[in-house]
Amino acid sequence: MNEQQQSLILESSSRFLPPQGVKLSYGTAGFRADASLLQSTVYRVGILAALRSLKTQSVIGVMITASHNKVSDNGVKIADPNGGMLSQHWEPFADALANAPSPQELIRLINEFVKKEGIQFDGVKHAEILLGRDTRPSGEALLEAAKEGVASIVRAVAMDLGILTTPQLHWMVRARNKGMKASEQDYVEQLSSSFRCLMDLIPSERSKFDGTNDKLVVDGANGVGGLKLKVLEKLLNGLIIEVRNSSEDGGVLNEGVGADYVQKEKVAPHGFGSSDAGIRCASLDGDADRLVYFTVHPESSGAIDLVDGDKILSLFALFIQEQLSILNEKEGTKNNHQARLGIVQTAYANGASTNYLKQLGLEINLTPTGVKYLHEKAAEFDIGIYFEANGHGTVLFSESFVGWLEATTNELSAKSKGSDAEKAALRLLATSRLINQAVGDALSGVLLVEVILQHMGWSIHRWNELYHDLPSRQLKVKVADRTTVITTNAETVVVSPPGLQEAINNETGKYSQGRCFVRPSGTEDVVRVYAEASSQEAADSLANSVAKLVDQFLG
Ligand code: 16G
Ligand code: MG
Repeated sequence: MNEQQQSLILESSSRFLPPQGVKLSYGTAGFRADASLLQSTVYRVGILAALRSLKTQSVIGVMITASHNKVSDNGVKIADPNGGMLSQHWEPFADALANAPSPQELIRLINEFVKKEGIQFDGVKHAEILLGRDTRPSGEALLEAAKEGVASIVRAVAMDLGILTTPQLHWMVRARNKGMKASEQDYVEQLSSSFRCLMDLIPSERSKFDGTNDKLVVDGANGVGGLKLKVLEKLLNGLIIEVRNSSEDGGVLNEGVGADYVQKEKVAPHGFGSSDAGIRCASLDGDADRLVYFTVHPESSGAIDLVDGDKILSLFALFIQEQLSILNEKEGTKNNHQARLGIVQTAYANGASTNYLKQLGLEINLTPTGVKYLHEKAAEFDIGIYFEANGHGTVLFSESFVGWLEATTNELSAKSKGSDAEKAALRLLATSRLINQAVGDALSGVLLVEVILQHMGWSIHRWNELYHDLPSRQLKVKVADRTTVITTNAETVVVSPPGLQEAINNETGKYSQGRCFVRPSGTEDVVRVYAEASSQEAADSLANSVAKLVDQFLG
């Protein structure tokens, strides 16, 4: 790098020295730590994003959020040109940059990496970074640090988009790089107009079902999602949404609220009680990329019926399969196209959901935990639906399939306007515009769930009856070194330490409908245990015995 560039980095990086004795890792989805430790990391991610933008000659995103974690934490992650997660082969460089002990070492690493990647440096090219943050109080100062990081690369510019949901930022990055309208207003307009389009396409004989037109009550986790949902709601018709825990009423982010809490604890979030019994409720996480539904039990214990990511996936799969089969029945259209529909889950998907989807004749794929793996797999299909049980997920439409759909709708509207086939094609097109194509998005997810329930004429109870979850239990075990657990086959089999998998198999074999796996967490210093069996007692007992095994092998 030339002298001007070098002195720019030296000057600003000396104001962002890394905290002593802390090692940070990019992890499953970006850096995350107590916010007080992150100034230097976020500054360096600003540099990284500028380099990524130079390399790809595209707009890159930086999101400052710690998602469902406590309010004193924060984090930072990068959105790649297609709106997805940072390319995995850059993660080791992200780790190295974040942990460089001095400005000189930082310069050395950048020089080395720029050379290796063949990045045109020194002001030859222009770089552009979109910055967003969630509602955490530490977000504003961290966003300034990211700006300084970007500004330390010659000809790199940062655009501060303020408070956004994580999926909104990913959506905007994707839209910018596709040359589409990409503001927050454009996001809101695209989602609301495709929602209205789907509502208009509801078959008239189905639209009046008792209960479906009732309001939806949403727990906003005291984060950014509730605020943005209120903006969106004004542009919808046929749907009444009441937002609670919107962060405007003084509640604490993610404390006793939010999708992670509701899904893991299986209890109603703060602000919901027995008076809500029977009402359709949903919960977002702190940065609105997770969504679960639930209903509250009539007695006051806070118990709920959870409708998790697996069931959202099942609902989407049913709807899309229905539209595809209507289209396949049509006759006389050119380019008849047998769409490949693929389902992607992780080992955490409840076994009952996987069985249900198999019965529908769908192709099921398993990947390791983490959006980047599911997303990558789903992108291989004409339509790929992916969800984690925890509510992260979306529906991806391939570009070629969207092109085919557009041609088919044109053809059908010329030949057989108003036909079932035309409507099915229009529904699929509207779905591809409603559901976020960059990343799982609780706001677009809510809208798609709501319109499909109305389309089917279903209450949340009818939806929840698609199948019954097998009882399950999740535990975490503290071990000396979680990285000694190595898994394969989408985390369903342990290959190291030797003997552990045999011991798990042996234990699991004792339970009817038993299934169990262990994996090192990507976000916490623990090994996680998941067990499923035909009764809650059995699932608990299987999880406990396997946790003991993990402790014996690794303790
Ligand atoms: C992160 C992932 C989430 C995954 C979770 C697993 C993204 C955006 N988020 O939150 O998909 O389920 O990690 O955490 O990829 P764990 O490795 O600690 O179990
Ligand atoms: Mg999140």
